[in-house]
Parts: sequence; structure tokens; C-alpha cells
Amino acid sequence: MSDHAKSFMAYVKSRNPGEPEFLQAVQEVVDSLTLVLDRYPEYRSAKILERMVEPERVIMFRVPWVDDQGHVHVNRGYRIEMNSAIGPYKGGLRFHPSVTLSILKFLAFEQVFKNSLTSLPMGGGKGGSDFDPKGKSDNEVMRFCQSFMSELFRHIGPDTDVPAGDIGVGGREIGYLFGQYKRLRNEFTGVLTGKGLNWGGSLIRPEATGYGCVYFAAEMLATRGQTLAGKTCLVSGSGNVAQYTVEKLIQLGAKPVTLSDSTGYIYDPAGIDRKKLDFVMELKNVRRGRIAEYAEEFRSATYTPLDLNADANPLWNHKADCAFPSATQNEINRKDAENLVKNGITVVAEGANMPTTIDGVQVLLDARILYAPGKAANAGGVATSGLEMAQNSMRLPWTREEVDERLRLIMKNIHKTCVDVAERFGTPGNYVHGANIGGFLKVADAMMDQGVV
Ligand code: NDP
Ligand code: 2IT
Repeated sequence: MSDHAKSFMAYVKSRNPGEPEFLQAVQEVVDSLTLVLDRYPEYRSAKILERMVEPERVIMFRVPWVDDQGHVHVNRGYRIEMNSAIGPYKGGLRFHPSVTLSILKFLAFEQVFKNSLTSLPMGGGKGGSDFDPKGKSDNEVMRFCQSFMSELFRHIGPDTDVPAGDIGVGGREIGYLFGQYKRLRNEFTGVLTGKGLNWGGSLIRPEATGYGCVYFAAEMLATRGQTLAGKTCLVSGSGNVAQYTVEKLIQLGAKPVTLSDSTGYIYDPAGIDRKKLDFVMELKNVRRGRIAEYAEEFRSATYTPLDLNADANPLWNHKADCAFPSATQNEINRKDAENLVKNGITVVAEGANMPTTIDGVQVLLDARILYAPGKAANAGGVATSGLEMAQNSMRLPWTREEVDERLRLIMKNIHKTCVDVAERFGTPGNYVHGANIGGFLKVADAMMDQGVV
């Protein structure tokens, strides 16, 4: 790390104590941005980076709700409005007991760069709550969402801040949130994305993050004259992103062999095919059960419970060509990255946000494999949210084919931006620098144009 980068990180640390995930996300970007700031000192004197690590606004609020037994619960709600230089704040909501200010600030910070890479006019934001939807009835989830929106509604709007889903927030939650927003504002607008198809949603939005991540992996492989056909793939998670990653991999002739959830993972060397994926979708989206059931249903698979004390995750220690981490942050540590490389991995495309630790990333970069950071590889989700916003503004829905084609093109362009920018800054093939610098430049230039705000 350069002296500039070291003193900048010391400054960020001193201002954000107790926020390890946020500091990790900033650190990862600062390493790349040193290349830009050294070449263009005007960004340094305008304190662009100092401004980018300071959210424009942080909203925190009480979310009280009543369970089915009549007991009162109190959760905490957040919305981080990080940067609006190139468009309204845009980014998902996460409902998970692990949610903290640090996690949402890291996600909002990443979102600024990701949204810029999509080339659509979207600023960056993120929000959520430490509410745990697991084991709650639909009515409890509805009451929670209504209480959450009863405060959030004053801060968002179709031209101000447009939330969407993330971990623990899918179609059901977006429905309850939208209903409450509409009731409070007496307005039917595109204030959220990921809406139902009958009420302003876009075709392909549910599929977009997983599909986009696979399109990105295919673009990377094409630079080495290869395709996904016949490739064995490790996928983690079994939620929205993992499911549609597996769906697209199957369509392209690849063989996904793993899935996981917060209790463990399954390894199915025979491959997860369409029928097995249908089982997973019903298990996870309708019955909201555990992935362990997969191994009871399909004899070709084994189930391994998650061991939080282990120094490595065995999911990443199978022989495979490609890996698609699609569960959560920091799920690939240095040892896991070493195992992937040892087993001959050629592609790692991050469906999740920041799934690889900083030293894990270094292992993948040193091995010169095709490694795509989340802010590039998983940008298809928010890009298609941008397409949903466009359709809402036009009041005209596009066909499935049209949205999918636009998504494909956007992923191709993000890939090209990463490759071109990495080359321009003297680090060819480094998608981390490509994504960080590519995302930074558009936002930084907009901030320069708009003065000190
Ligand atoms: P879902 O809630 O649909 O699925 C999350 C999956 O990850 C579940 O299988 C869940 O297991 C597992 N998981 C969650 N937290 C943990 C944890 N702490 N340890 C182990 N497993 C965990 O979320 P998504 O699929 O939408 O999100 C997955 C990742 O993709 C996240 O990093 C998210 O930020 C990112 N992402 C999502 C986008 C989207 O459009 N949805 C867009 C871009 C990125 P369990 O079932 O046990 O909870
Ligand atoms: O991390 C992400 O990009 C998302 N959760 C999707 C955000 C969005 O606004 O669609």
C-alpha cells in the first residue's frame, strides 16, 4: 500500500470505529484507486474519496411490531443514502439478524461503484433491518414490513431513493412494503423495484442477478477462447441469486454441483439438473425449508453441516472449473481461495457482495485466474432494477426477450469496461482494478462537475 493509501485508511478507521465490513470494502477500493489518484491529482485536492466514504445521509429508526402471540418486538431499521452524484439512491434492503450499520455501509459503498458500472443513472444506497424473517408467519412478516415502511416512506421516492430486495427481502416483502408505501402516500409509483409483474414489476428482474453473473463469467471465459459448456461449477447459497445462477448454468450446458444455506451445504457430483432445481425452488421459496432436505430427496448428493469453527469451508474444496459464491460476505477466506486454486479453478464470479476476504482476493489474483468482484459480476440485478424504473416511467412493460437482451448487453459492456480500464491503468486482466476504477471515474467526474456538495 502507498503512503497516501495508508494515511487515508488511518483517517477512515479513526472516523468509523467498530465498522470492520465497511473498512474492508473501502480498503479494497483504495488499493485500486491509488492508481487513479496518482495520475489525476485533481481528485485528491477536491477530496473526492473523502467525500465518497461519508454517506450523504444515514437514517436509523425504531421498528416495533407485534407477533402472532401478541408479544411486542423491537427491531432497528436503516437506510444509508450514500451517493447521489449520478442518480437517485438505489440499492436493496437486507433483513437478517446479522445486519449492522457497518454491513449496510459496506453494501451502500459497493453499490455506488456497481451502479455506476451499469451505465444507468443510479446513485448508491442500501438499507435493511436486524429482523429475522426465518420462522415468522406471513402475517408477522407483513406487520414488520408495514412498520418498517411507516418510517421509511418519508425518506424515499421514485426520484429520490428506490429500494429493492437483498438477503431476506424477496417478492413477498417487496409486496408488503409497496402496499404500505402506496397507502401512506396515496401514490402508485415506481418507488421500489422487484415488484410483482401485475403491479409494475419487470420480467427477468427475479432472474437478473444470477443470469447476469453467468453472462459475465461467459464473457471472461471467452477472452481465453472457452465457454461454460461442460464446466463443473461450485455455487454457494440457495436463495434468489444462487437459484438463477444454477438455472442459467444448466441452460448453457454447465454442471452445477453444490448449493448451501446458513446450516450447511450439499454436494451432488451427478449435477443439479432442472428437476432438482425445481425441488430447491419449491423448498426455499414456498416451504422455506433447509437445504439438508436435498440430500434426503436425491441419493446422489451428500449433506455437510456448516462448522463455524473450521478454518476452511469444504464447499470450496471440490474439484471444479468455476465458482459462483452467492450467499453472503466473507464466505471465501485465504484458505478457501487456496483450495479453489489447488483444485484447478479457472473462474470465480461473485454473485454475492464481497464474498471473498482481502487476503482471499490476493490469492486469486496471484494465481491469475479469471476473478470478477461482485460489483461487476452481480451488477445485473440492479441494472435490471434500472430497467424496471425505465419501464415504470414510460408506463410500458417490455417483453422478456427485450429485458434479457438489454441485461446481456449491459453485462457485456461492464466486462469491456473492466478489461479496458485495467489495461489503461497498466494492470491487464485485473478485474478488481477494472471494476473499482471504472465505477469510480463516472461518479468522481459528476462530483467534480457539481461542486462541493
Ligand atoms: P436470499 O435471501 O434469497 O438468499 C440468501 C442465501 O444465502 C440463502 O441460501 C441463505 O441461507 C444464505 N445465507 C445468508 N446469510 C448467510 C450467512 N450469514 N451464512 C451462510 N449462508 C447465508 O438472498 P439473495 O440470493 O438475494 O442474496 C445473496 C447474495 O447476493 C447477498 O450477498 C446479496 O447481497 C447479493 N446480491 C443480491 C442481489 C439481488 O438482486 N437479490 C443483487 C446483487 C447481489 P438461509 O436460507 O439459511 O438463510
Ligand atoms: O446488491 C444489490 O445490487 C442488490 N441487492 C440489488 C439492488 C437493486 O436495487 O436492485
